[in-house]
Amino acid sequence: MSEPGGATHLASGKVREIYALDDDRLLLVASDRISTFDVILPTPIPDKGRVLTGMSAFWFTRTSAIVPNHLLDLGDDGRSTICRRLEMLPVEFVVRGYLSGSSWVDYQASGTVCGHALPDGLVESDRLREPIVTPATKAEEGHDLNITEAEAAALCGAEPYETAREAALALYAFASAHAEARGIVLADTKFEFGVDPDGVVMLGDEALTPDSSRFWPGDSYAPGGPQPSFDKQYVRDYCLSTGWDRTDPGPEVPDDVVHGTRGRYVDAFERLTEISFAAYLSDPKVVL
Ligand code: PZK
Repeated sequence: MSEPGGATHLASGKVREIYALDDDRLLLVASDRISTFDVILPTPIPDKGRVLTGMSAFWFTRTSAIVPNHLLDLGDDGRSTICRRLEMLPVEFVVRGYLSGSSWVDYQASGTVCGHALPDGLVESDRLREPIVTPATKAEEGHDLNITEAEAAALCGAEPYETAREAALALYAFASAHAEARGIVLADTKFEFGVDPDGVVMLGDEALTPDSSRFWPGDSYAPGGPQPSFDKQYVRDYCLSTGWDRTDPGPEVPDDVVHGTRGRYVDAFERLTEISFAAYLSDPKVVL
């Protein structure tokens, strides 16, 4: 991989790269790679990185009065974000408005999720009466480890933790209402926060994208079982139809599934932003 503009490569995520531009600024570059069942597939989804970059920038711009964020600018390629370098808090802030994934597993076992006692009789994918914050520690490999809010506060410091958790709940309330009005259920989402040199808690990473959230189609929402993924359901169904055992490497994905999946990402972008994806490709700054 080339180093964009001579920037120093800092780290690789599963589908993104991070570079240092100078002491104060980073470049985040989103690839078109897609993961399913925690495996990166060999076939990219064209423009996926641009969809996620544009969506994240859309949300950063519209939520900066809720909490300031690291976004400084977007690259002309549509897949890179120039951002403030922060001291990241060592905890992921997961906000859940619906009972799914690990929270459904934990609820079935104990009636609780990360220390939150929930009412009896809930079914999979039920909407919670109030969204909850379920913090997790960032694992280098494998799965993130759910922790209690008390443990998270001890890791972050009580004051930054409380600021970030209140911001996370307010961000979820804003974005889930916006999405639901446009036919997308934002079941849950993960935020990462950092602290700037003045001690100000800021939202970092990507925010409110399909890679950091569960997006469900609103028109088919039906509690009592798992919901289809708005973006990845075609890819998941295809991969399982091949008899794949969910271990690396995943199967190559045929063109029709690639193009159908690209269409779902573009559809999510256009529904949520009310901006045409073609306009974003012409000038990514349209989302700002
Ligand atoms: C930062 N990551 C996660 C890993 C990625 C992203 N604004 C920031 N300041 C300092 N550090 C980070 C950020 C942000 N965002 C984020 N690691 C460090 C990560 C690999 C690839 F794109």
